[in-house]
Amino acid sequence: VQAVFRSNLSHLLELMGSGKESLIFMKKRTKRLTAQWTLAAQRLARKLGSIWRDQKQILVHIGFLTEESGDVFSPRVLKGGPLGEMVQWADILATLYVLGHGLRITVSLKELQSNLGVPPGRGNCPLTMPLPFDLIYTDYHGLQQMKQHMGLSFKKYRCRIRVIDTFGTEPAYNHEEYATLHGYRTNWGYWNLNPKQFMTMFPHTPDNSFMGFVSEELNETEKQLIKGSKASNMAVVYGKEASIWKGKEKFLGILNKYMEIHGTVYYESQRPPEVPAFVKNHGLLPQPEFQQLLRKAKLFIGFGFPYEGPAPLEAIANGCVFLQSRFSPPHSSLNHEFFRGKPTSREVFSQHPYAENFIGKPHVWTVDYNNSEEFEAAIKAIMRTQVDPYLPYEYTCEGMLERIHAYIQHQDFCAAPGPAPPGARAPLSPFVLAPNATHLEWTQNASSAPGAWPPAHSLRAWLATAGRACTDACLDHGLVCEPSFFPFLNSQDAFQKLQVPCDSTESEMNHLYPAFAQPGRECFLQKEPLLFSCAGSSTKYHRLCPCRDFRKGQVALCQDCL
Ligand code: U2F
Repeated sequence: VQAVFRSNLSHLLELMGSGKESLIFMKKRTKRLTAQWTLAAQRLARKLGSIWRDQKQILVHIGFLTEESGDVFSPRVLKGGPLGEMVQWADILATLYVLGHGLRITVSLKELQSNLGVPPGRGNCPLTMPLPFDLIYTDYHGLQQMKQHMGLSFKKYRCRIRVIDTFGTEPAYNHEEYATLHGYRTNWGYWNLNPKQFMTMFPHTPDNSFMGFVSEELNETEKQLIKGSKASNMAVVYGKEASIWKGKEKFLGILNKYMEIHGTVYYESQRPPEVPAFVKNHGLLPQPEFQQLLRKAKLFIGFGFPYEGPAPLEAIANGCVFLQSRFSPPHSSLNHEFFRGKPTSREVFSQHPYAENFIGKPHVWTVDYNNSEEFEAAIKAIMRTQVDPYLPYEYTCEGMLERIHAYIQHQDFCAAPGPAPPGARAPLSPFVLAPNATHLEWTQNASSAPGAWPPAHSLRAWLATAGRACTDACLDHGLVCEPSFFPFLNSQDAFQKLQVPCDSTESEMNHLYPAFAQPGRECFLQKEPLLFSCAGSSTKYHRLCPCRDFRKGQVALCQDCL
């Protein structure tokens, strides 16, 4: 069946159910954004033309909202607790619905079981029933629940699952045996899924799929209006929980010399002691009123927490400059409580690395807060700069619809790599050598599987310098790492074409392979496809990196990916 774009979201609002504060927040958001979603759907429909889109049957099981997993978020919705996850789930539901797919939503174990067709009380029996869904979107909590209650069919159908995973899961943590042997075992990882089945809130590592969320978009008239009515001396502090303000008196004092400081900190009856008297605290605001506040403000200022949330994008979209602290040394699961136990070793160099690296100046200033002069100079400079409201395409409704459309139509983790037909010979080398000896390109006429996605001709292979991760090595060349291309590079042939002088070649399980070790001139191939990883580096190795191009403002998609 062909999927048809939907513009009326009232049925979605019904599907979302009611009761919990978190669902109420999500529904309000969806309702408010309806016009934006509708407009975006029209634009994307025009862009895609008459292309065929399969309608999928989709189950969305939001595990963290189930009582069975404790549902710690819902009671905190009105008290300054995290809202980022709810923003994202609301937008995922809207995206799937607007794209025209069949949708079921569950937020309890009971509903999950009834949708999966598991008879009550038969949770653990080795039952393999046909699954009425082509795709299941869930989170780590939901994954655990499905494993417990689907019996054998979990194994059979896990390739249909997509895991919404805010901070990402790197391949080394995902592979159970490897993680256990090499100290990458955490509370969350070890599911042996295809790493692309994990979908993140920001494009952290191309090993995972970038899901994202949306921010409200302004039209030209609104942009001009906002620019004209900005108060150049008005700052809003990022942080709705009082604890975030603790110990920040020094910065607040400096900022107070130049600007009127506003906060949206939740409080019960009195001003929280962490928030100085000179701050105008509005209390936690409903989302639309928070947006209004941002429209008037010149500066949105972060004090280091929360990490990687939606608010800075909203601030920048509403014409604010975002000022944030650089982390030196970077925070990671190795040195910071918040990231401890998360299945990633990603190093976070500032409060909001996406804002720093994908947006940057003049919208984003990342400074060393330990240096008061640098901090003060930044505030003064920001007050003098003019900025336009800015929202990267990938965070617009159209951008999110486009990206998820592409995933749904092209990502298939159930198709087993079929065995080579009998008598088949090794395919001809797919490479040509570029003038630069460390760079390979895939030739257009090379034999590549038809329908492969991303298409193989977008491959650009590079031998990274020692100690460089493929994520960074590709970025160095204005490209992005594409893990699905690793198989093309995992051969002696590829090393040869790159003129890597291998004295010996071995095949082992190591998330840094394929790679070359200079001393001893050893070449290493990857033995376990699940361990192909863009993330990860060691000064011992030059990694062999599969890179590809990407669309401007849509890093998840290559030029020919639509
Ligand atoms: C992030 O979660 P947070 O909820 O702390 O992220 P924020 O960036 O603060 O923003 C979430 C939303 O809160 C809204 C605002 C944002 O969309 O419009 N809001 C509001 O409604 N009223 C207000 O007064 C102020 C803001 C991140 F998203 C999570 O994934 C992480 O778990 C968490 C911890 O790092 O940080």
